[in-house]
Amino acid sequence: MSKHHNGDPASRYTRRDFIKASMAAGLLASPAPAWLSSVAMAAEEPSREVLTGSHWGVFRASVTNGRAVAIKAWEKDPRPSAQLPGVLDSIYSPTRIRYPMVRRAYLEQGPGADPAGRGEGDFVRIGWDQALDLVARELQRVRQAHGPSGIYAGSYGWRSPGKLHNCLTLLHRFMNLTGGYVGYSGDYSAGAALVILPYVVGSIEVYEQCTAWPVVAEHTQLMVFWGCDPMNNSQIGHVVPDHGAYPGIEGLKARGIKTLCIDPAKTQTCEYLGAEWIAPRPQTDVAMMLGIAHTLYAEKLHDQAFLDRYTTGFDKFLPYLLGQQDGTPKTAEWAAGICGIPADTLRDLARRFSRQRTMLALGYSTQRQHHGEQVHWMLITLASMLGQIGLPGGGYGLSYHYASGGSPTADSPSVPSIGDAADRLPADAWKGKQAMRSIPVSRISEMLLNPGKTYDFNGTKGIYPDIKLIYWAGGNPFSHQQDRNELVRAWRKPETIIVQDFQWTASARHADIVLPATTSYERNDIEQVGDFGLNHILAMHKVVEPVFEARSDFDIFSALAQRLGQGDAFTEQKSEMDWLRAFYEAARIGARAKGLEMPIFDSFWNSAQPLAFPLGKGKDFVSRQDFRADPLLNALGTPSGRIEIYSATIEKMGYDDCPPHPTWMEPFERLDGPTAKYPLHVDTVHPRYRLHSQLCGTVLREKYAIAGREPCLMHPEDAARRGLKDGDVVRVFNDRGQMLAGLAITDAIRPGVVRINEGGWYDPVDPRTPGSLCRYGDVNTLTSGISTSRLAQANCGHSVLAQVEKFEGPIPAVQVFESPRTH
Ligand code: PGD
Repeated sequence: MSKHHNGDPASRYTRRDFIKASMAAGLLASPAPAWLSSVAMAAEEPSREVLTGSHWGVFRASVTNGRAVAIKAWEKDPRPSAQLPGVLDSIYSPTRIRYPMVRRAYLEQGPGADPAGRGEGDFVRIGWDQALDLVARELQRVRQAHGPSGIYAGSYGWRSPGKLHNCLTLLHRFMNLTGGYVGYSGDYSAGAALVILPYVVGSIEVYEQCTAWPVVAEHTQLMVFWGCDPMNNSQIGHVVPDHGAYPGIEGLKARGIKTLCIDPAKTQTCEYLGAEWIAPRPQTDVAMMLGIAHTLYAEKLHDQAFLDRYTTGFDKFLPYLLGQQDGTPKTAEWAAGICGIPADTLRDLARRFSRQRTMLALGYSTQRQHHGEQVHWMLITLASMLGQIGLPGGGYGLSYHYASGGSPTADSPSVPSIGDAADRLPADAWKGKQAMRSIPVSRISEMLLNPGKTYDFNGTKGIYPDIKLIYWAGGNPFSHQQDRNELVRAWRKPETIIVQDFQWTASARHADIVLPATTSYERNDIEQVGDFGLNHILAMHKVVEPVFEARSDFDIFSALAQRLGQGDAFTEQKSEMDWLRAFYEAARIGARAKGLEMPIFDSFWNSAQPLAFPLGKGKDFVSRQDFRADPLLNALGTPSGRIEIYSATIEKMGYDDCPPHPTWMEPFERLDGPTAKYPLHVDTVHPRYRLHSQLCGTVLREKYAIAGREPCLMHPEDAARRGLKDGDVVRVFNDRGQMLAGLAITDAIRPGVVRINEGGWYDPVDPRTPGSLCRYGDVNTLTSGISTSRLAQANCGHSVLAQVEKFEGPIPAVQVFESPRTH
């Protein structure tokens, strides 16, 4: 299926078809299942409009005869996401998992059967009771034999928002109550920055508020978007987004503020603002920043008073900058040779940054690279030399591109969520176990392939556990994990793999037991609006009854907990609505403490609008203003209380791949670099028309797929050199893997760089053979599983070289958007 999906089979799928299909499956002959009665009742319903929300914003769904037929963005959304049509389609998409399923070999032969057959798609439908019994029994078996270190239930992923139906927390809650599991630390977004920044500025900072957009519009003279594309990425939020970045950026445009984008590709933000565009070689930002820093120092443009008062360690960094240690001064000429931007331009940037109020906005992709820790450290060092940190509109911001960082924070209470019950894990659950309770999140393949191996992480040593069972809910490792073929091999190690999702992702296809979850639109929940703005509380109403036999994660884990004797502990004997009421009441008490009165729960729940909170002082927020005003009273959380340009703590760790001050180190491969085997860098950025892999299985593909595959953007010179034309099906390959893509020729990208979005669904021609061609276009077939360094052990999804050629021979049909073979 590819373009044919345009016909939207889901929208033609009537209730009559649904019942016909059910009869064919013999379902109507058995006692009426719960879903059927709900569909039948829904048929009598008049049309209605339901207020709810998702990762894509607040919206209203129109429901006719029990079916969501249209959705429209909330009237107050300043910039509705272009992805909303996919949200509607995701409810009825042909990729929905309809029933509990078990891989045939597993059902017939038990745990560990034919692990190389995972991904082949030979599934058997079973009933819910049988599925739950199977899962509960298997968990008990593995726990008894191997303890908690035999189960990996980290289950990283972007799931869906909601304070109750957070499937990740629910999975952890269930696991903690029934005996423990191996989890993870860090994340895929900002894994390197999360570990290094506490040593540099005393907090993780990447998920903290930046100077508010209105302050930037008023005071900033030069706004630099460095690997940072808020116009693209602010469409989505981890909670329900407020899309506050858009009015912020419009404010810059309206005031005619000078903007500059430093990025190998011309971003949406760059296009929209008509910004100046500088396109360095990918993965060379540290060298480029060093070249600018050297000019600042050489031309006495740096702010020594700021460095003296607010930072420590500049004196130890300076000999490196000047080349007194290694004989290589990090001049603009030196940097130009690496980053490919002329030395004069770098010198000019140093002068422009220092003579006007400059905000350096850095994105996460720059640290999703080999030695990624250095990028954020070096940017903060550069900003420290400029001396504008803590001034309105100056300094740096690390979340302008993410979930509308900079959207002014409202005066609102926090809304609690269901907990993971970690405090109720039996005290002796891990007694005698050598392995770690959690691994650095991106090390999953390494862990599965190397049980018992010792590894370094952030100054400690860990031991990988021997995993026998994996349980995943709310994430898609067959999309997010780098080096797909390494994962394919690693995934064969466990005896049992359980995936709980609402769609047939590649991860679900590679499971033994598949449990169908509901989407957010088939359950009630409550959530805040605006990850940073926190300006509303939203009643997320159930839009439609669960489709087919889907059950909410809360129901599934309650039923499993019941089977393992922890049912009441899991639910605390509260229903869905009891939980939501309790969260709301706690928020009401919090609001009162702030002098705000919230309506009673029923009024809130029945209102047709999200509950709004006042803006207060949030619109005047200046990052690090307090620290600048009084660095003793408002000291940072670092050992010195200041910004650490040199870290004695990191020095003590003695890692050769993470020295104690920001340092340029060659990545294991980079464009035109000393070890480059392939001629093109692959930019694996986040897509415009989906959230990671979410919505890839929907009609949205119509907006971007080329020849039914993921697009590969390429510069005209690179295409001409290869005799390629627009719309060609190309093979993109390196030593790690290969995939097909549809070619899009554009001059909005630096020559030598191609762009393929992450999140395309993995669709191997032969799932039994690692290295097999991916027919649709999962870019992680090409990336490496190497980690950033021994400090953070984070992923390097943006360190990748490859070659592109025209695909010759019969083009295999994409199959991943159809249900797998089922019986
Ligand atoms: P999603 O596609 O969001 O990707 O990786 P992540 O695994 O988070 O997957 C979420 C899954 O949860 C989907 O399959 C969805 O259907 C399911 N789900 C949603 N709601 C529910 C629910 O209520 N219940 C259940 N049971 N399931 C649900 C994203 C990761 O990819 C991230 S965060 C980043 S930043 C990385 N980015 C890159 C990158 O830039 N470049 C490369 N090469 N690789 C990356 N990988 C990383």
